[in-house]
Formats: sequence, structure tokens, C-alpha cells
Amino acid sequence: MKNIFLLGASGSIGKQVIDILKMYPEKYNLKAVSVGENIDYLKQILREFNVEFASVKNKEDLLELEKEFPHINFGYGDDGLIQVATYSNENGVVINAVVGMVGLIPTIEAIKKRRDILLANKETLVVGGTIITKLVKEYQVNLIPIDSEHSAIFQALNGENKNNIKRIILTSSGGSFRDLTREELKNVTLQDALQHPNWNMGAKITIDSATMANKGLEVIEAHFLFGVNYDQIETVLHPESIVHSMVEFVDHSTIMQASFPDMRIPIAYALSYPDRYPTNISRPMDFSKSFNLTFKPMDFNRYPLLKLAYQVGKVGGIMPVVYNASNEVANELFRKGKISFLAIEDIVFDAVNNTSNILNPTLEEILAIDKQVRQKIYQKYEVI
Ligand code: MN3
Repeated sequence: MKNIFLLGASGSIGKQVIDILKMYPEKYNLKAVSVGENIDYLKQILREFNVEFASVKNKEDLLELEKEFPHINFGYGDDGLIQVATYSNENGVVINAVVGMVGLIPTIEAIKKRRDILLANKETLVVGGTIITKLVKEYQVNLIPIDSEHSAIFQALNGENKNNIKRIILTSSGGSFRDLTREELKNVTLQDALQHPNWNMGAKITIDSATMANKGLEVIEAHFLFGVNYDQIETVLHPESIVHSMVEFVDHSTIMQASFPDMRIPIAYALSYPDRYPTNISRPMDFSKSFNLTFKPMDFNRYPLLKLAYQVGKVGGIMPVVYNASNEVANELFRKGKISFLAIEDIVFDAVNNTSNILNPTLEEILAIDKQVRQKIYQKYEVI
């Protein structure tokens, strides 16, 4: 039995993790879990699994939970997330499925406890990549990606010598507005943006896919996960979302990973790694009928936030933190109807252009700049 410590159980990824845990009750034991404000969903989990510790966002929710589940210990807030990630002295893996950079500190604490990290939270690596990769080495833990592209690369690199990587090619569906021109993007609505053609994901990442900031974050994520230079990371449009990414080696062999777009496949792999378990998730590829796979060169003029991510990643230092923080806030403002779709780009460019870089930032500097960038945007748009 593998003990599981799950951060962010009620989000889109978290719920799919719960799905997988239910499929293999003899393999996994959910020991500690966090949710945000979805208390009803937490109660379902607590009734179904032998959870020992659970954490919620708000302290007000504790009283009711403690009454109904007197045998379970509860925590709340940022501390609660750390408590979930570091709960008990038994072995196990931490699944980081929270959205945004709130996942950073719990991940650091879990690594210090020598726990493997199954990472769905790309922001953790974007803002804290240098710190996290150093700790991963120092404490000799595995960092296993759940992001579908990075899972594909991780699988393609199984048994390979990393020095033989020529380039990594991240595929991208193009997001919900892939068929629109930039002119047509001026008047798109939140409802339009939330209709992703292939993937069923949370709201934040669906918007990030439409702006391509998601691919930008994934480029930076790939840099830290696989230790490759930005010049070795490419992106390609692949509207079918069947090939999840590829690695080209020095001998011009390219290994691709393919499956139907279902996040539960990379989640199940991260959990069973290095093994694989039989599954009835999604469906197998069907070669009894003809189908085509399409690859188109990335259009950086169409997706300026992707181009900016490369620049920010290459410069390094604090700039990925600025990119991520401004994008998180701009994404939120768009979801709240405060700004137009294209204003997301303006906000991120403005933040990146008007913040001075700090090379090799400490954790304190990362947290301080993150906060500063957010506050500046909230003030400008008068949402505090
Ligand atoms: Mn992805």
C-alpha cells in the first residue's frame, strides 16, 4: 500500500486523483487530504476513505467537521496545507494538485521529509524551480510530473541518458480560441473561453490555455523538470491532443507518447510509476479506423504570452515569479468579468516590463515580489 497525501482534492485534478484512488483501493491509502471551500466534497471523501488528517481553507468550517468526524484531525489555511504534506512519519507520496503558487511551501516541506512529489501544480516549479530542484537533489526524492505534456516527456525519457536529448517538443491544442484572429479576440467572453475543444480542466487553466500562458508556464516547468536549456524546448500546435509531447534524441529518433486526452492517464502513471497498472480509464487508441494527426508550427505573434515566457525563463531570477503572479491575477480578473480577454496580456507584459530582476532570489524574496506584483495589479483595477 502506498500512502497518499493529497493537496487540492476538490479541484479538477484532485477529483480525478480521487477517481484513480477509488479504482485501486488495494494499492493506495489516502492518509491526509486538503480541500478549499468544497466541504460537501470533503465529507464524501472522509466517508469513503480512511483519512486521518484533513485541512480546509477557512477556520469557520472546522467546528462542523470536527463534530461530524470526531476521529479525524483537522487543520486549516496555509499551515493546514503544510500539515497535510508532512503528516505522519510513514512513507508515502505527496500529490500537489492545488492551483497557483500556494503549493510552493508545502512542496518544499514535503521534500525535506524525503517524500516523492507528484506534481500537477506547475506554478510551484515556475516560481521556485531553482530552490525545488536543489532540494530534490539534496534529499534524493523523485519529482514526478502529472501535467500531460511533462508526463509524456518523462515517459519518453525512461531509461535514456539525458545527455542524449536534442530537444523537447511540447504539443499544444491551441486552446479555445485557436481558430480566431487577434482582431476577433477583442470581444470574446468568459463563456467562450471556458469551452476547451479537447480537455476537461479547471477554469484557471482553461483560460491559461486560451492565452497560451499555460504553455509558457509549461516551457519553464520543462526547463526545471528535465534540466534542458530553453533553446532545446520547442512548442508545436497539435489540435487533436493525442500526442502529448515528444523528445528528439541526438540520433534524430523522436519518441512520442500518445493517448486520448484524459488527465487520469498521466495521474495513474505518476501514481504507479515505475510500474503500470491495467485500467479502464478513457479508451485505447483505435487503429481500426483511419484518422490523421496534425502538427502546425507555433505562431508566436498570435500567442505573445508564450513568447514572453521564453524571454522570462531565459532571463531567470525573479522574472518567472513576476510572469506567474501577474498572470494569476489577470486570469482571475478576467474570470470575475473585470477585464477583457486581451487585457490579460497587457497586465502580464506591464508587470514584467516594470519590475527589476533579482538574480538567485531567496524564498523570502520570491514571496515578497509575488505579493508586490499582485497588490499593484489589484490596486490598479481597484479590486482589493
Ligand atoms: Mn498541460
